[in-house]
Amino acid sequence: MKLIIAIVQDDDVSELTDKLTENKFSITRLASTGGFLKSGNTTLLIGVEKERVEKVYEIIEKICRVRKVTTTLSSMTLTGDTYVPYPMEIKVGGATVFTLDVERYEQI
Ligand code: 2BA
Repeated sequence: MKLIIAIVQDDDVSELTDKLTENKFSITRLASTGGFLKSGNTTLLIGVEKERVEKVYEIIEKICRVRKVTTTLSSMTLTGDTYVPYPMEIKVGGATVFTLDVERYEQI
């Protein structure tokens, strides 16, 4: 048994959970927040037999897209007394996925 933890963008979640459910995967959906952008994303917990892990990856890869986001960072001026905001474009996604071994799984 494996536990897949997938951090995905909110825009992809609906299609992704529909497709995973259609393929008989059980999912728990958690609202989460990225540390860098400090904006919302979604974390999915998916408990799965190890033979089906690749199928989950296949579905995630098909649905989760890379998007460009413009964020504002601050840098200090040469005199060191003022922070000047400047825009920065970054790529977010498709998805950040961890796969962990599950020591014990019970539904009590
Ligand atoms: P955030 O932390 O809000 O990061 C959003 C995007 O900002 C990242 O996209 C990456 O392109 C960029 N980024 C993150 N930290 C950065 C830094 N220190 N300097 C410059 N750019 C930075 P993704 O890599 O696709 O990550 C999307 C979200 O997945 C992250 O949102 C975070 O919630 C999660 N995540 C990514 N890597 C993780 C990890 N190693 N552990 C836990 N969560 C992770």
